[in-house]
Amino acid sequence: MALRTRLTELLGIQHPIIQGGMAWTATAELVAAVSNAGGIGIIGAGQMPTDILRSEIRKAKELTDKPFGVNLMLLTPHIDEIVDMVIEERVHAVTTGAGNPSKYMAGLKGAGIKVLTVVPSVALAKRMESIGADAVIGEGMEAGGHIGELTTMVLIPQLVDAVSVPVVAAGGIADGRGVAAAFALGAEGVQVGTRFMCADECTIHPDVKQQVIKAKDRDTVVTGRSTGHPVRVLKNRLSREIEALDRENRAEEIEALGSGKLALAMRQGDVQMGSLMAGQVAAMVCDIQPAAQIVSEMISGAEGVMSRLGTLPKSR
Ligand code: TUI
Repeated sequence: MALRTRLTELLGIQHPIIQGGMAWTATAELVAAVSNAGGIGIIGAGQMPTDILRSEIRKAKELTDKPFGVNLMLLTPHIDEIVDMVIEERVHAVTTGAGNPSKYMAGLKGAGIKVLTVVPSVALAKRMESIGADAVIGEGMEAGGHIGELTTMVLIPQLVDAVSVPVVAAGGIADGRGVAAAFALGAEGVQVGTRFMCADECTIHPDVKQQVIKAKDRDTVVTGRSTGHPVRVLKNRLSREIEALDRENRAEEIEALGSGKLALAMRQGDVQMGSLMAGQVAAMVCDIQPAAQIVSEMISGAEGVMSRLGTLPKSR
């Protein structure tokens, strides 16, 4: 079974599932597993040094001969150097996040790299389309990590009406029902982060996977609004300390307190003082499973919903 869309054509993949490029989380093992399963894995560059990211890309090339990509986190200070390296390594696709990638579009496209930009708004989506983005990923505020203000349900149909390139839905999607819902809104693919945190192949600390599995519906919170970079995380001691500073608009202290905390959680397993970035769907993630099983359950679940509703895409 397959759900073919303009996104699967664009990327040369079997299933319209993009694994979110999560910093300190989406390493070569997970990326290759998702790509080998017929979706597309995306390495989370985050604030990684250029040489480490290059070796992660080379490791992924060893582990899969399928298309994979890199997420460019545009707030990272050495982003220019990272973009040059990604162009040299000729990755198949990049996704961009946490900013406006206009400056890099021509260089990436010129190298034949597919560019999919995460957009939190219609205005940015139109701008990205006008400068050559191959697709836009609309990320709702249900997502984990750095988020915009709109929900997926509200953002996606507006993007679909505003641009002609394929729209991918992100934020709040963890199973086949979410995929079918995204398709109902007009999306041609989904990006999934949180569920892949609990893939067997995901190299984050096992204690963080357990926190995701334990999470219930109201266990995430958005912190750091006063800094201008709001971030959704699982509640813990760090999130409570940041919330207290947020209430007093102590943005600089939040930046200082937050520094290095994502790696502290994901790599060292400090679930109290680390930043447990995860989406609201953490409550729907109940098992650790192989990435291939996650992909196949999401696709078969979506097909089940769509065939019951009579909405399977005509192109099948
Ligand atoms: O990028 C993400 N999620 C992330 S990045 C990250 S690392 C980080 N850590 C601490 C603070 C900030 C970042 C953790 N999670 N998702 C994609 C995304 N992009 N969500 C929202 C946006 C976005 C926001 C504004 C994209 C473009 C944008 O444009 C503003 C402009 O300049 O027009």
